Amino acid sequence: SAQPAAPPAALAGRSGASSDLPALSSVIPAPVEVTQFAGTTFRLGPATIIRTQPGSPESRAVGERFARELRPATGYKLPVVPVSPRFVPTIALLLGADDARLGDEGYRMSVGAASITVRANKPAGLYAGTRTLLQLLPKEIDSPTPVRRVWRIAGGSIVDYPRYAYRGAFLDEARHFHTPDEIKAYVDEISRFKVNYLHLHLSDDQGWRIQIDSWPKLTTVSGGAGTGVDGEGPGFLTKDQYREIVAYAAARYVTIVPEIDMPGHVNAAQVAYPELTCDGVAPPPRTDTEVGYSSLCIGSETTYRFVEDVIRELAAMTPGLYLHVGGDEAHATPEADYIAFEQRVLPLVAKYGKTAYGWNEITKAPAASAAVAQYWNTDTTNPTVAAAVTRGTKVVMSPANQAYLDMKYDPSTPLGLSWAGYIEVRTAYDWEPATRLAGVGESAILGVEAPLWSETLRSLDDIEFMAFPRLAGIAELGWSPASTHDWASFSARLGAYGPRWTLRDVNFYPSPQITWA
Ligand code: TNX
Repeated sequence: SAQPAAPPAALAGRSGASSDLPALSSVIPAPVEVTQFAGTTFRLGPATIIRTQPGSPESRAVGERFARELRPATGYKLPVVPVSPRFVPTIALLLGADDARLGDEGYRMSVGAASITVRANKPAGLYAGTRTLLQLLPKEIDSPTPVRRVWRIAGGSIVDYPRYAYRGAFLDEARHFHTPDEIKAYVDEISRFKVNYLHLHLSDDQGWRIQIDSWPKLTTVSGGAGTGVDGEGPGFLTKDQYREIVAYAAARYVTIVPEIDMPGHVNAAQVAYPELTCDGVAPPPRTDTEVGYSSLCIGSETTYRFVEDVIRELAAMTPGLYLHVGGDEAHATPEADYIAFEQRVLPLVAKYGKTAYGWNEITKAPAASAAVAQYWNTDTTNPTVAAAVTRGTKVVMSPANQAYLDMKYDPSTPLGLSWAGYIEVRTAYDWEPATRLAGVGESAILGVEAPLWSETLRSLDDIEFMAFPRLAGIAELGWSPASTHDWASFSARLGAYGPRWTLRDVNFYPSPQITWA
């Protein structure tokens, strides 16, 4: 009998699952339906094989990746095969779930004594199922070196699919550049929580971080030495590096969303190309953290030639549907100019086959009805956004006082900002996307995203310290049904998860709100 995920304590009592053998309901984000079979376990052993859908290279790739993740700790061979002999313990990853509820990303799974079967409509669902299985194995599965122990998974079944299509993470590459390897490491970690979009903020006042062939000085001048906050965040992605990140993320069912911020946040572009200012004079490079002082020249055709070139080149190297054109904090752009600019630029994104995406200020422009708006303010009302929703705008919820991973946890946090308040783990988790903003209900919401601005963040350790554990909370808001939302359950599951980050050498913040295992 299927039932909603219960808090782990309740299930542990019913099934006898110990902390060594994670309960099926201990997964983050909480699955839709969990049924645990008392007394049944699957044992992953040296003879176990992974079977994938015949004729589906994507399924095979999911199986190969999963096997590569299981081999270091177990030391087992775990061959990936299209059919399996009988009587061999098998983890089967198969298409043809024949269940519309699962959509493109859902899966159902049954764990029996002899085999585990994961079924999905699409390979993305199989990948999601393997993320769940990783959490159902004992935590030592995340050890990079062999651990001698018995590897069991609790018996039972799961039906699981996302609440929202868009579950996003975000990295600011402009204030401090983060290398391709750092971005890839972040992709690995976010995808464990079934986050399926990574938004990269590729330009701002302090630097320009993506190669654009038709405007080469953007990176030769504004991507190099001395750029970034305090002049200490230099670097940029070549097109090849960007494409490699896109492919790496795609293999983990994460879609890259590139952002070029405009018409504000453009000082670095204007340093490289003074013709992007109204007076034609290059401004000085800026390495401070002020916002709202720069603007493209709205009445100049050079501006639109620049914008179209950038959008065209970015769209050509981006397979994902969304292209983010910023639009925030354009305090140096008069309102009428701002609207005129967005009326031209939002349709340009569509001209190159992408859906325009921007910060919530874009809803001032009628053309935003065909776009996605990212709500980043802290208020519970925003009549402009609410009106846009009645005209068709979809919204990604990133309220800064709950979803911003660059806010300090408390006054003692050594990194981060505090303009939107302090955000402890419970604050990041305990909100409801569909009632957070007046007039923006469930049907208007595409999903949630957790921005991580990098004014104060340099290393991967810094990124991890601010993102984890809070990102796990935002990921659960995006994936799990509202009916499973429960702080006691989430905090218990998070506490049990901590050692996995430790084993993977992820520098998470050991929040005092959580009882860590
Ligand atoms: C506001 S949020 C900004 C960014 C800053 C961030 C710092 C938003 C759309 N704009 O320029 O980096 O605050 O938290």
